[in-house]
Amino acid sequence: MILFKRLLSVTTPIAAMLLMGNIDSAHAQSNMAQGAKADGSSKASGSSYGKVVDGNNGSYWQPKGSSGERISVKGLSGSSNRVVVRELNNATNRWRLVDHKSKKVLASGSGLGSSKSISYSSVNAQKISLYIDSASRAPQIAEIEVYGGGGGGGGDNSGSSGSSDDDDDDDGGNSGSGNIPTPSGIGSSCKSSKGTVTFSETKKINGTFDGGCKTYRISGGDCSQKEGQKAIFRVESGTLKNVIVGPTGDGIHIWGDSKIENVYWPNVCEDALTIKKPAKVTITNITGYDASDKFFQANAKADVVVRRAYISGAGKVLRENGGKCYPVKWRIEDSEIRNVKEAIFRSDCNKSEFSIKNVKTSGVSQVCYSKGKYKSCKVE
Ligand code: ADA
Ligand code: CA
Ligand code: CA
Repeated sequence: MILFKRLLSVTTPIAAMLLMGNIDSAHAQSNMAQGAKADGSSKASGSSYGKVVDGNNGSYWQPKGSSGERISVKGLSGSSNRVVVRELNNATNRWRLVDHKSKKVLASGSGLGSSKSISYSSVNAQKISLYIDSASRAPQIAEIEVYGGGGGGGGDNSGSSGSSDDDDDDDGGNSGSGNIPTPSGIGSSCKSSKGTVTFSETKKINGTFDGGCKTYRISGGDCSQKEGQKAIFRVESGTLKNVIVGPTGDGIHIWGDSKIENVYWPNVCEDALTIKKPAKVTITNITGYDASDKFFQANAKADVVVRRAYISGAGKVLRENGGKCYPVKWRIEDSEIRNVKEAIFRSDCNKSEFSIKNVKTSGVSQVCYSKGKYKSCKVE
């Protein structure tokens, strides 16, 4: 039995009130984030998401890690064109500001610091996300203020010094995927998109489909948790490779024995990949971020090996459909998994087998969900 380790505590941080003098006073505009809500990818012990919208420049959110992290302000109403981020420890290097729903990158850059004013073209976004793509250590973000309308207002640019952990990714400039560092040797190499293709119907694959590192989307699908959305790809047999899964619909569906290679999900929507019919599948070199609930979903008997994956942010990495017993056999090797709220594997089937081998984890609650069922759950 694997012990459930509660990762989030609720103690108050002993936050030094170092930067209290840094409040914008001139040209007061109203901060749309006051009274808004917040969520994010992970919380270090003692911090909480809401600290970025509490109007207190001494209280902060801090994630568990220093890359692949996110903090979002949500419940905003009206359009905005500027954000002020107040960071206490000058840790952030690469960041992106994203309209969460459309996934549009509003701005990106290097360095935050005590008062970073970030302007962008006016957008009617209800949820705005700050992605920390790299930092010298876990950043402490005290406030995210959101302003709309006529421009002007406070928030000095603090410059971009302070980080010693500079990576040499370039700016890209392409909207959509940004620069996402993945540890070498694992993950997908399709990091910047070579173009966008939107299908009106699910693309069925038999044989080999080489996507050339373009972004593939499905029209009609949004990025909600609504069940029954169309998949972008249905792999019936063969190989799907070199694809960026655009934030629409229900990702990839598997209908038979197949291989999935070098695939990147910048932001998982309903689920990243679902087994719909019995299949033997090999999945190699994938990168995926921010699955709200499940990353992989098994709705049929499956024998799956995942190798060299980088997955950051999920409720569960794999869920065998609730109450079902197909069974499934699922193995993850030579990978990195971060920020998993519930468990890597969750199943209600005492015939299903799970294993991980050489998988680096951080911010992962449990390997197999302790209240579920399984035949075996091995960490090798
Ligand atoms: C949920 C839902 C299932 C199925 C699944 C999926 O678990 O309860 O009925 O739709 O998601 O395939 O995404
Ligand atoms: Ca605060
Ligand atoms: Ca689902």
